[in-house]
Formats: sequence, C-alpha cells, structure tokens
Amino acid sequence: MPRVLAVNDISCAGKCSLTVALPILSACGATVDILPTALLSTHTGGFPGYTFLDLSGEMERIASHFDSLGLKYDVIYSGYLGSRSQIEFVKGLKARFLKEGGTFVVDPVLGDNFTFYKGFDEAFAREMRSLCALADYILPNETESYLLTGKRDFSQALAALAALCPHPVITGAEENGTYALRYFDGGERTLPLKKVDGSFHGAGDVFASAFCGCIANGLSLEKALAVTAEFCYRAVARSARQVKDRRYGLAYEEELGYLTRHAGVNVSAARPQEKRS
Ligand code: PXL
Repeated sequence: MPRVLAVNDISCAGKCSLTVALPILSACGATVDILPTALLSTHTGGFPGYTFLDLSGEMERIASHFDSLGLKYDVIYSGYLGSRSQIEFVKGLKARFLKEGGTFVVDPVLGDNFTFYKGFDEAFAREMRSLCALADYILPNETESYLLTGKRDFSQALAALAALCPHPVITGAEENGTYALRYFDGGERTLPLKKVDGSFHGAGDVFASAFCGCIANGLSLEKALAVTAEFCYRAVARSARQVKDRRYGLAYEEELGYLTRHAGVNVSAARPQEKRS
C-alpha cells in the first residue's frame, strides 16, 4: 500500500483541499497522512466572513514528531499553502520525508479566472515557483500557469514550466474552441478533455488528489492523466446536474467507485490473505 503525505488546508465546509484529498486518496488504496497548513471555516472563494487559523507553528511540531517516528512517504502532495514562509518550510519536507525514488507533486494553488485567490500576490507566486522547481509533477490550472510564467500562450507557458520541473501539467487549457490537458513528458503532449460549462469550486483539488493516487499506484503519467481526467469529468458533469450552490464543491463521492476500479489499486497486495475469485 503506498503511503502519501498530503500537505494542504482544512476548509471545514465547501469541499476542497484535505476534505477531498483524504477520501479520494483512500479510494485509490493509499494510506494518507496529513500535514494541515491552515484551518478555515470555509475556503476563501465566495463565503464572506470565513475564519482562518494559520497552522505554521503546529506544522513544525507535527513534522518533528513524524521525524521521531521515522515516517517516510512514497508521494508527498503539496496543495494550498497559507504564506511565503510556509512554502519555504514545505521545500524542506522533500529531503526530510520523501522515500528514495518517491514522488513530489506540487499543486501550485494561486488563483483562478485570471485572479489570485484572497491573500496571494506576485511575491507569493515567485516563492511558489521555487517550490515547483523541486517537484516531479506540477499541476497548475490555466490561471496558475500564467501567474507562474507570465505567458498566456500554452506552448510557451509549458516550455517555461518544463524548464522548472520535468513534468508540468496544465490542467485545463482552453484555446480556439478546444479544451485539453497540456503536459510535458519528454516533449509537449495534449490530452483532449470533455468540457462542462461553468466554474466548479474545488475541482483542482479533486484532480490533484486523484492524480496523486494514480501516481502512488505506479501508473504512467499518460495513464494517470487519462484516469484522473475521466474521474473529474464524471464528478463535474454530476455536479452540473445535482449541485445548486457551486461554492460547496464537487459531487464526486458517487464516482469514487470508478476511481478505485481504474487507479491501479493493487487489491492482492492490499489484502494478501484473501483469494481473489
Ligand atoms: O481549491 C483551492 C483552495 C484550497 N484551499 C483554500 C482555498 C482554495 C481556493 O479558493 O480558498 C483555503
């Protein structure tokens, strides 16, 4: 069973970050430990009056305890980080906690719809770039790809991101009426996506969590992206039908079965004593 460390916030309502990472990674058969970066009543995208408790001090205490336990991870997944100093701290987690040959995935959570999320700015984006430089995979959305590179053209942005990290994935690139994943895997690659109109809060976190689960199970980048893209499409299409208030996140739960069936879960390794029929 792969072991994953998810570094992300807890938004208590409005499904995103750790509240989606835990169930989705678990559905992929991973053991998930968490390092919470902040505790919010809701995410920052549309609920006035949300609370925010920065957990930076506690993160160091938790990490020190993990050190003393000798914990090591197959995958470290970094998501929403609350401050520049937190980014600096997360850079150190790779050397401390990633197994040799393990995978470091950074979702550079910065913004959407070509604006920064609340509390983030250019200096924060610069710091995030330096975290991306340590990653094996980065998962910027279209806005984050622009905020990281200053380039709106996807080929140019991808080339700039590939200079930072071996496998950048732009998770939703809309261009000339087409919608696709654009990624780098030795060369530029495109995976066409089915588009559902509208904006869906938390979709990036659902994507990143499923992707980390597939990678933790040893799927190739191409296969991991295909499974993740289909899972997200199903969750988004269901949400378009069933979720009235999009601030509350994706209705992904009833699609977890699809993910478990396709994410490369190693059933015999997970339950060695059972005979499969
Ligand atoms: O889904 C990205 C995200 C994660 N965590 C928090 C957020 C957001 C986006 O708004 O506010 C706290």
